[in-house]
Amino acid sequence: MKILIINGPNLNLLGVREKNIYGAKSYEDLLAFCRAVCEEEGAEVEFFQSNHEGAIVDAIQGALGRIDGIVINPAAYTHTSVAILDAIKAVSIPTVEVHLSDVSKREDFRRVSYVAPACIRSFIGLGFEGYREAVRALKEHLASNAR
Ligand code: CA2
Repeated sequence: MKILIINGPNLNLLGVREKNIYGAKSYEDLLAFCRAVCEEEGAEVEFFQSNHEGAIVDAIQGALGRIDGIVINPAAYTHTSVAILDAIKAVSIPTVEVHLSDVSKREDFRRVSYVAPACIRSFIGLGFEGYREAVRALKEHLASNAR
């Protein structure tokens, strides 16, 4: 099982500001956490982070034929991007959405996710643990689809 973990704009600045919302740990800490989770779950992992919508679309397209499952935190593009929604639909790779913060309890505009309809699950407000849940959900989904 090979997993691609995509993080959107500004998540590379984790731990620098807004620690009350996103926590004090850095983006490097997030990668280390995800690496450990994937090792425990027996998954190979690849990471991609970009501040650019088109680059995220390219990364999703580039997963075709190589990647079994995608974990994506599209960050602000969650609430705006039809292009990312379409890319997830186009590749038909099982995808799980993750948000560190509880977007349902923040500004109204964060309550809408453009990508959720293309995702098999969404984990919201669990901090780094949401990425663990996402990897596990993909593993279960892929195992049940292989039967
Ligand atoms: O809660 C999440 O994971 C979000 O996807 C994070 C996005 C936000 O636009 C979404 O509504 C919810 C923002 C990530 C910004 O990360 C920062 C990191 C350090 C300092 C400031 C922002």
